[in-house]
Amino acid sequence: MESNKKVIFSGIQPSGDLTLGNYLGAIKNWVKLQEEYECYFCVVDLHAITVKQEPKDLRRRTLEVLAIYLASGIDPEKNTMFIQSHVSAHSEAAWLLTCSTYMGELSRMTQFKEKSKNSESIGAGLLTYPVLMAADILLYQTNLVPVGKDQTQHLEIARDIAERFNKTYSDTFVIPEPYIGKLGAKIMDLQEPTNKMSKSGENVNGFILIMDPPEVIRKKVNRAVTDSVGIVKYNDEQLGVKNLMTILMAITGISMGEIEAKYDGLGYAQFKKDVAEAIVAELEPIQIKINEYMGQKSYLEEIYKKGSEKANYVANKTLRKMQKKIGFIPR
Ligand code: AQP
Repeated sequence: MESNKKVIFSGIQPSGDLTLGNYLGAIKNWVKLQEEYECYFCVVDLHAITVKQEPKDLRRRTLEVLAIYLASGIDPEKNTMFIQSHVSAHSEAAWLLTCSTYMGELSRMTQFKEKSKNSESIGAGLLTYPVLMAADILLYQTNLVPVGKDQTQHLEIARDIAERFNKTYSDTFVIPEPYIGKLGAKIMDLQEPTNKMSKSGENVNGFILIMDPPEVIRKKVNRAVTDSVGIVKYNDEQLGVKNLMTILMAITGISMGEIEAKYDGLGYAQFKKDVAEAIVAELEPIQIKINEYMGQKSYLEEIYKKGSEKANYVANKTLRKMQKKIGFIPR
């Protein structure tokens, strides 16, 4: 069961329908990692409830995220795919680590400050979210965590917590490093390209969902904010165009220089049309497979049960080690 490959842990929250940002920023890259690393790909449902979720939507989305992983090419034979709440060690370890975490470091997290800004009643889960994330990562003795820029602070705190625990109780955890992928594209909102494309975005025209039908994708790309410059050029003055170029590059692998050359003198209409068609061509076959998997609930069940068996084995081993070092009586 043990392998010499480096361990990677990553996950997505079923807190909304997944976007092209989740796909191009995370899942598409995971597919390339599975040959070289021992990967744990998790559906992080415990994280999703830091904001209110409708139970029946959460159930559907949790399975759908798993179906999306499979449909995108993540091989259940090569990777451990599981649902976070099926491995109770995550919740238990999170408490143990909470007791090695300072209030100050949690309240300084940018994401907490952002998400709690306009709310009267802020759930404590929003504050302690990074500790649960630290548990996710540390339980698998993870070497590398593929993170977007928005998540680097959370990985930093996971490293700090791990180092503190190791120092207090002796070596227990591998200290995880960020995995900075070559293509870790950050996809921005189509209507407000200064903001990240997000599944909880307020304007539906700002994001493309993995499950959006082709005609909706075409409409959203066509309406994407650009500018009056009229030239397809990669720069920070033309954020809308830059974002569409990033999408095109992440899907097709064509370089920015080649995109600029191709659309030289053509204006935005043809460019937008091609971007939309590239997205449709990428997502359509995946959508067909997602629908197939969603019609095979017993197959999905087989996958997540098998995944949680392996994940439970590894995570519990680390949890027992933590408990013993802290001074709990072994069961
Ligand atoms: N726009 C994006 N561009 C690139 N990568 C993205 N990711 C998300 N949005 C983009 C990557 O997807 C992974 C999992 O994300 P998550 O669902 O756990 O949480 P998130 O990053 O907070 O995603 P959202 O869509 O913005 O969710 P909500 O709206 O619920 O907060 C991560 O690897 C992330 O980098």
